[in-house]
Amino acid sequence: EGVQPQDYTLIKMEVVPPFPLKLKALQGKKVFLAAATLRPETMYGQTNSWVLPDGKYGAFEINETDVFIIAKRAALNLAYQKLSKTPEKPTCLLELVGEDLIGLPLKSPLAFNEIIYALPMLTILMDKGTGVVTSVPSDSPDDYMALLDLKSKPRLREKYGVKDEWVMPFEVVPIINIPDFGDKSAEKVCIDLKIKSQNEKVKLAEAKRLTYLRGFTDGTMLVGEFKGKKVQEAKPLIRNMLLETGQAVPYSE
Ligand code: A2H
Repeated sequence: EGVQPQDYTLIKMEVVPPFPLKLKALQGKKVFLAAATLRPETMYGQTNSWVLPDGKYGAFEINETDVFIIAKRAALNLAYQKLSKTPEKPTCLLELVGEDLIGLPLKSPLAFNEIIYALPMLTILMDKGTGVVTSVPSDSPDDYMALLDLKSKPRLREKYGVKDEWVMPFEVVPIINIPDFGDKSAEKVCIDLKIKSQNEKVKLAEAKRLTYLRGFTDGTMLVGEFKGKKVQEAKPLIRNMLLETGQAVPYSE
């Protein structure tokens, strides 16, 4: 944890009804997996969402209409940021584990893929953000490797009950160009560094370092409302658009 607070954007990924048995108690409510991101401008390229299979989650009442599925610790923080139906007190409607969420169909803001699925990622930290992550394999080395692991390892899919149709149709979506890195910077850097799986932490940290700063300073949007603009300029504009339309909420920790 750094000394500076992180300003995240929580992306509201709506669970598409009808709900599976484990979520039946929530039927009739507007339920979202809420994913913490530092890169709201990349949301066009979402291919799935990530949860930790044995992570503990809950369904928390955020206001009169919305329920967020997030880690309990995040729900407590949200309650102190005016994001709880009862001020400063999270109300949990249902306790869940990550495995209960795998395969949920989601509608996520700005994503070119109309429906995406919740899938297992084994490196999620439950004490960062919400414990839910949105996946943008074009620009995030972690997301690229975790999706490649699922695509290339049938036994990994089997272990977590992941159906082929939740994974195989989803290709990397080019959304940002970075000079020297191209239109799929995460894929390029993972290939260049010969990264073999999502568990190669040291190499992945290097991959993130290489792409993160260059993406921000030299990246150009290839798609969306701010196509042609620099990432630096587009980022706050896209964040504001998501917040103003109620598709996301601010969150800091
Ligand atoms: B980012 P920082 Cl395109 N466990 O969003 C593991 N990773 C988590 C997490 C958790 N509990 N909560 C959030 N994250 C990820 C987009 C993205 C992100 C792109 C490129 C880089 C990138 C799409 N995934 O992050 O430690 C989320 O992934 C590079 C670090 O607070 C979030 O932003 O700096 C980022 O890590 C927050 O990490």
